[in-house]
Amino acid sequence: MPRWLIPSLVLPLSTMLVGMAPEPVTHAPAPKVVLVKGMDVSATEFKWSPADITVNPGDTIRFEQTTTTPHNVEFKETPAGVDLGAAKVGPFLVTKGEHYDLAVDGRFKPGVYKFVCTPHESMGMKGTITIAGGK
Ligand SMILES: [Cu+2]
Repeated sequence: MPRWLIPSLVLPLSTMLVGMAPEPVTHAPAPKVVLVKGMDVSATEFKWSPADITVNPGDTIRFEQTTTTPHNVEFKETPAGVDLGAAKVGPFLVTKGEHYDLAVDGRFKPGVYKFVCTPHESMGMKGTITIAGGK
């Protein structure tokens, strides 16, 4: 066999071997962005929509402003031992379309989190986030 033929035989063979490698097995769901909209129902009633969500560690919760009424995200109850730090009270969103992304990272433990919009809690603007993965 002429020497120049060898590389052209080896290359397709190695390509085939790579193609046969098994896919890595993972049980963690692919991270996703979960949208929660801050909405004005009326001049005296406001809401998060959806108000109750379940997310997985690694996901991102995107709180999106749909009006110009200032809304924010304040956590009122968290599982024991959780310290959200600066994320306990998020920034006010004041422009339509503005959003606040909250990464469900190491600050969060599995469990139920109750959150509100600070000025509109008594006007219905509250919800729950359940972080999956608990025992
Ligand atoms: Cu609000």
